[in-house]
Amino acid sequence: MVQNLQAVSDSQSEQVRESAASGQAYFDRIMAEDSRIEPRDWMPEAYRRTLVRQISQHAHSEIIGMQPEANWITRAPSLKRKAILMAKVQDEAGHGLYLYSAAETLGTPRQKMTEDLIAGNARYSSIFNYPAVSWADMGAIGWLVDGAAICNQVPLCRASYGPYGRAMVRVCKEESFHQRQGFEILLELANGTPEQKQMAQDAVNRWYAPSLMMFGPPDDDSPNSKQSMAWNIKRFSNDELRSRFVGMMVEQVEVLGLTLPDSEIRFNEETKMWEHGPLDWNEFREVLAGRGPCNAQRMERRREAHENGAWVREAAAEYARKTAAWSAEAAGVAS
Ligand code: FAQ
Repeated sequence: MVQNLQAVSDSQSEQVRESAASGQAYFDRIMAEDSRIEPRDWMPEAYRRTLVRQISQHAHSEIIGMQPEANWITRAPSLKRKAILMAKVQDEAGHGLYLYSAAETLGTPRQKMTEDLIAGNARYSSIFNYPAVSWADMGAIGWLVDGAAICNQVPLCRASYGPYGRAMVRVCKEESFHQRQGFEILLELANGTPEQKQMAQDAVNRWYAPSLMMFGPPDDDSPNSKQSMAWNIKRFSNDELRSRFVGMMVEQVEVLGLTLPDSEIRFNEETKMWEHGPLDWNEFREVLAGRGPCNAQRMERRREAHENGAWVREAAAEYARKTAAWSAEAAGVAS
């Protein structure tokens, strides 16, 4: 009996090894063809972990990212601005949901991701730990933060993991509207009174460096980039995308009639890259370590919102339980 069990277990591990070997061959072929992996395909555990890490962080960023702008909804200067801002903040919630769903297809439940976030064990984008101190910051967030998000996310539409790439297509369409609305707020302020123009300039000055840091640490300090690029998740390095973003902003800031707070921006003809002045990477590390200007406040609000939403989750679970019971009862009656 024991021998039989041993034989079954040996043959099962043999099958696992074989399916892993053929799975790996399939995975390697998909990568070489620059094609897509779907949820039921075999994938290396490290690939799965990397995706859950990146997609869940991305989802958390969208959800925490609602806070700086939501804070201005009641203070928007007109009904039109209020309606637009509300729609934008709701879009960010939607992006979070697409992304949590994409991450769930990898086997990690949304509840676990949310618990990790509220326990302080998950990352979200550094940018959302800075305060939005004036209405002009709504313009700067839309123009610079959504601008950086688009620059980073358009290549992610081609990410090798199907559900992530497809979610990104929709997210990018909506981010484009967000960026336009931010640009338009700044344009109107820049063409207003001298005080309004100064308000717009101050907001750009505040958000410029943090938005460049959104792209992540310099390439030499980015432990995940190489593997993520080999797996066709990331298509460009952090520095490549940052440089591309600076080039876009240089053109657009002229239309605004404002300036970027960086006298060292130049196009390097040899490398074909836009270069910028030094960034304070110490500040970036501090923000990532939880010591940015608003980290504590953002987390507190997120925890509060989660606790206040408990009754909705309970009601939804109860409704699902009752619906399943009714369906089972109806099926029993029919048979
Ligand atoms: N903030 O080795 P790398 C938005 C971490 S959505 C915090 O280079 P990777 C929409 C990184 O996780 C904005 N942490 O890492 C919106 C890693 O730590 P780990 C979010 C950061 O993954 C607009 C460590 O540093 N977008 O804005 C940051 O290859 C307006 C080493 O870094 C996305 O998440 C950072 N900025 O590259 C919403 C896009 N940078 O995990 C509301 C998807 C790096 O090893 C209003 N994500 N870290 O502990 C990505 O493209 C990548 O994950 C990067 C980082 C590029 C962010």
